Amino acid sequence: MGRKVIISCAVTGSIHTPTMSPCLPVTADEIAQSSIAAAHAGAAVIHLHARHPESGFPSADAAHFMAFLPQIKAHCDAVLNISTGGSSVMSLDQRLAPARAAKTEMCSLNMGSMNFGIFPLKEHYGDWKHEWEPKLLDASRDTIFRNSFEDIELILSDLGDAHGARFEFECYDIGHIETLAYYLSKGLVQPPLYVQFVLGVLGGIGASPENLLAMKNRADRLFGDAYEFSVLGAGGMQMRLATMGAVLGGNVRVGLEDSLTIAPGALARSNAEQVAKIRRILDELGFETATASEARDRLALKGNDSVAF
Ligand code: KMH
Ligand code: ZN
Repeated sequence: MGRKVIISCAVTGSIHTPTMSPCLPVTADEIAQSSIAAAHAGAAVIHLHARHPESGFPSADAAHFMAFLPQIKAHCDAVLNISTGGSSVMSLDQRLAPARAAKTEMCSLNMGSMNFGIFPLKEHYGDWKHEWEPKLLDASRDTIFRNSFEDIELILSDLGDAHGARFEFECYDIGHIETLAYYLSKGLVQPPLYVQFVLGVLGGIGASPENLLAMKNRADRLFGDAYEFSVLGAGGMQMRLATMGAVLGGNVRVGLEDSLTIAPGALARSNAEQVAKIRRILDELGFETATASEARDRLALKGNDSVAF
């Protein structure tokens, strides 16, 4: 059944807020422990955001990342992939600070500006732990997640050329795949490209099997064997689209950043529980799971002895 499947786990993100799940990692120690457990459960790549330890508000403070990066690196071999997306309410400079400081092997790169609607989540909760939570959700009605061509080119040069970071290219729609093809044609990105098909964010393509197939068909036509894809289904479609992605020859992304549940209506107790579930599904379907070193080889990563933590 072809290539081993690379499992990525996005452990906390900036979409979900502490009230939505008591299992969402917030402090540096919670993020570290959850990442290590997810790696031990089979995740080859850990995608990382940080939060203010007391309030849980999304943070791009490099110090908040440095509070957990060394601990994770000391206890597992996973590829540590730092977000440059941060949160839609951050400036680009703020968003890039952690990856610049950490000189990480891998970081995300969002392939286009878009509306990023998390306000629909608000209607499901009431008794908020922190007053910032409903405000941040409401703010997404009128906030543009900015990723201009200039922003993309700055990230490519500042983190790619300067530090040897390679990218998880976040594509939320077909147009984002076309933008990546433009940069490939200009020689500003180098194969093998790692393309994350992101489905189910309000403002991006919907989380459906036919949309996943459309994204894959377009990417196949544009990139041929110069790319590998992974599938991120936000919310309730996470496991189903990840499973379809593996069957289509791709890799998978799970984690509480993207979905808080382990099954319809049931909160996941941990990131590791989601990793274990997708791994079980992959095993049952006859897929092997890639190790971190296999992922490094396939994605041409620089290795974690040249990171700054
Ligand atoms: N929040 C996910 C839908 C990033 O951090 O740069 C995509 C993501 C983007 O993880
Ligand atoms: Zn992220």
